[in-house]
Amino acid sequence: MFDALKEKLSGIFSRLSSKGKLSEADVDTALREVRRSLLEADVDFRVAKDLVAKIRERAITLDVLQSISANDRIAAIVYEELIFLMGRNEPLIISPKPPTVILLAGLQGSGKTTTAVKLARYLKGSHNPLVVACDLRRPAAVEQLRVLAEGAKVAFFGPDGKKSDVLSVVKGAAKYSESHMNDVIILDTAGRLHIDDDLMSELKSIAEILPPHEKILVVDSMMGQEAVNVAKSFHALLTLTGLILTKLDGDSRGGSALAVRAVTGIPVKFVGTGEATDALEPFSPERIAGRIMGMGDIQGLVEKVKAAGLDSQAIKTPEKLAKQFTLETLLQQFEQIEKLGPLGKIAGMIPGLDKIKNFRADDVDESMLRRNKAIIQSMTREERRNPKIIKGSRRRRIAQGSGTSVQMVNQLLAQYEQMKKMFKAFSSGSGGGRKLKSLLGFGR
Ligand SMILES: Nc1nc2c(ncn2[C@@H]2O[C@H](COP(=O)(O)OP(=O)(O)OP(=O)(O)O)[C@@H](O)[C@H]2O)c(=O)[nH]1
Ligand SMILES: [Mg+2]
Repeated sequence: MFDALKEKLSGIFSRLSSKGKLSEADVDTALREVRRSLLEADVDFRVAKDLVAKIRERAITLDVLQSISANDRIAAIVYEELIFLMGRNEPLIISPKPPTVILLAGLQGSGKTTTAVKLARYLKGSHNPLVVACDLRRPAAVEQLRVLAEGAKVAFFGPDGKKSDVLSVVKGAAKYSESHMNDVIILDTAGRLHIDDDLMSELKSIAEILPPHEKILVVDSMMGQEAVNVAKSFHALLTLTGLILTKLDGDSRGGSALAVRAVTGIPVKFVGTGEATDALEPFSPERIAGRIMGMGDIQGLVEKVKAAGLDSQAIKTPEKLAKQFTLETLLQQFEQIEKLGPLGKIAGMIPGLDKIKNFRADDVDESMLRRNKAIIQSMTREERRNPKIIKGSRRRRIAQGSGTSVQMVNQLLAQYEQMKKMFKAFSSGSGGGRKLKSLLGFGR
């Protein structure tokens, strides 16, 4: 997802020369491109305009870390602003007094029925959810929900006869949930081509019988900019509590995710990433911004580490790394990375690694890792802790000891220096806080 925007932005940043100091003209040239890319990626024009103005202000007034290249600085500002724009991930509202009622509304085909079952499946580990078929307009809708629910092993409630009306279904569901101990009720409602009075009064009367704790608009992200208008209209009539953006798997124009939250103020709670009922992910602004920018999927890495059953502390954050980054640390990192499996993939997730000259994810292979490990292992403890002392004769000895060449030793040492510099840049001047704040030397 978001490939188009990512491609454009990285194109812009690579065109910007890496001169230390930015002129206003540089910034403006870059920002014109950023603005155009955002618009092409379907970001609402007002949002794009505000975003660009903010970036400009920060990029020209603050020129702190001269050692960081201009494009890195602008990239980091854009990253921060994208995250800010998308807001924090907000969890589902779960009522302290069960049952929690979740109403799903949205235009025709936006993904309500699928999402109802996805949500139930998502909650199944911690709750006993019930999905309720409230769409009696489309003949096959009830059956669709029933079949999906059955496939996902989720409790289902629907009309018992052909003549049922929506309100009696909702009343029936309330009773059913009591006797079956369902603590979450998810209501799948009918869709329309356009927002109309009929739809709204139906939603309102459902809400009177089972007052929803969550009123979630299910939005098809392929709608592009129109998503903002749809969200605004539903919000005006229903006072929404959240959004779920669907079909992000098939969408390269991902700007709707950036824009809806910014314009409406309603948090995006989940994103749908496929047709299967397990293709639902909590919305993560960092992850999406990181992917847009190609700046390393930090969270993805942490998850991968957890899944591999390793200590998440073992993979250090840039801040931790900067404090004491020696060749010993590097060796430990290599060892941890080795345990994680397919290297090219992992390397792409390590923050900043792709920014290092001559360090392309594709080049990371097991043999290089083994070679670098052997080089560090052939050093004395003192050398590992204080690589500055590794001069000509030591380099020859290490090359011999590790069965490599002086050139390879040089290469590793140069890489180490580059990483060290980068981690320093990542962390200087901040004691925690936002990950990239320090790359800029300032932040929110
Ligand atoms: N690729 C992809 N397809 C999705 C996603 N969510 C839903 N779909 C598909 O979109 C189509 C419409 O989904 P439904 O769940 O029936 O949408 P709906 O809003 O209930 O539609 P109506 O009841 O007709 O208003 C189906 O073919 C789904 O499989 C998603 O996240 N990714
Ligand atoms: Mg439906």
